[in-house]
Amino acid sequence: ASPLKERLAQLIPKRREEVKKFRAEHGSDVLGEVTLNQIYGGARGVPALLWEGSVLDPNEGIRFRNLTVKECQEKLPSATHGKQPLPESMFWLLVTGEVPTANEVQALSAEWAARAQLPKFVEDLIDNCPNTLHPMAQLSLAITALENDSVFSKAYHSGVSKADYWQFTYEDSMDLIAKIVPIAGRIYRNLYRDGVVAPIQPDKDYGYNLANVLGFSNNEEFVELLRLYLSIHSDHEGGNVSAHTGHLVGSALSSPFLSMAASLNGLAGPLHGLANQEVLDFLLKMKESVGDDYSDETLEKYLWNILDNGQIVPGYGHAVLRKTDPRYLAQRDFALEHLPEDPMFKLVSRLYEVVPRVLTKHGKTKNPFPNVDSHSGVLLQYYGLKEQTFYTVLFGISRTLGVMAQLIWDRALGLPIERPKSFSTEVLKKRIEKA
Ligand code: FAM
Repeated sequence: ASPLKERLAQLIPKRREEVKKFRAEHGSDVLGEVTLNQIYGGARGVPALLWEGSVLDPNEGIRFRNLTVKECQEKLPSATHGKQPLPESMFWLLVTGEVPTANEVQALSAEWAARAQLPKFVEDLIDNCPNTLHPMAQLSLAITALENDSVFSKAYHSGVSKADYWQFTYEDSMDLIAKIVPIAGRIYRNLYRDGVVAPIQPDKDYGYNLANVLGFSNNEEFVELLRLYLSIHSDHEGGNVSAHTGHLVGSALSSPFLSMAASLNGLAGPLHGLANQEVLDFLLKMKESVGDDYSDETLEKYLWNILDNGQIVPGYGHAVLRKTDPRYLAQRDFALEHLPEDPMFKLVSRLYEVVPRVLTKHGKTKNPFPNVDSHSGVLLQYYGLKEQTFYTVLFGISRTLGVMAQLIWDRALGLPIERPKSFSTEVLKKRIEKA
């Protein structure tokens, strides 16, 4: 039996009632208007989506079920000798809105380890990928292939009631969260090591097992970094490309596997999750060019050259945030504690002082401050995970927690297929002339 599923079964009826009442009273209340620029400008700030798990304040940053990153670090159960929140704790919080007990978290670690067996054909499929195929494409392909065993798809086609969809979504979600770890391990070991993948340890936590399949479990500090990494990248409200895509595809009742494969394809974009790879490329190139000269003058000259070539500074800016990302600051605290003298960390620190000033002067970026991707690569590098083309896979594993939590609740609340209205410029002109 799954304590999380039992807790969910208790929470869902209450939440359904609350939403029904709320909609009965306020269903036709107006929440805002849409300007022409928002239609051409990527719907920035358009009030359009529901997601209980996390809400992003432009100045304060993310709150996971109303807890800040710092409060998650203080309140969520960590590993026995660890300090960082366990991803199991974060998932429990995102799904239930409650801080789990150590026992509940332990049960989740065991449940995921027990579900981590891969179908042989999926292993063969990964092994047959050429090593030129980007890890994110391999990941998405393998997750799509898990459709073969989707409990949700089978249940839907056997005609289960809509009220029970969430149960089958839960089953597929737990299988997906469990299986993405050995899938990622196989991709990593095939591409960068000897192709031998360590088995999932049934008595170990999720972060440890991920470090172990990659081949880094002998360093407890790195395991702690992965636990932090997996927790803070899990969710960032509902409108970012990967969360929104997962939710949208799921709204058509595609299974969690098909929904997450779509979500990962969005995450693989350079403006979104691939930025963590881009940042490290950018930093290594900059280091190559400036050597140990981190002076304002040298760094500013380098940055202006990038901007004057019409390129972007990866790791800076954000569609919603207007202040430094608290997920960046959590990584900075980790670096200050564990690798204060690392030359690449020192470069990231110097850029934190210089880039906002340059981007502000440049005058285009609405948010000149660093986002989550600005820091993650130098931490992974320091512990020996040097292959930056793999970094977004780690982001994808973490984001799966948030997308799965959302799909379970989407189905529990019976959210319908998502279908916003689009217009042609010609029709927009007619509407505006008439207005
Ligand atoms: N460097 C240079 N120019 C930038 C910039 C940056 N870091 N961030 C924004 N701009 C430009 C942007 O390209 C746009 O220029 P154009 O008008 O010529 O198109 C202008 O500033 C206004 O953009 P904005 O409104 O400030 O940002 P958006 O909401 O359009 O886009 C980001 C937000 C995150 C896509 C954008 O800041 C960016 O490209 N950042 C660099 C890539 C990156 O770090 N992405 C990861 C974001 C992270 F949160 C994640 O999803 N993992």
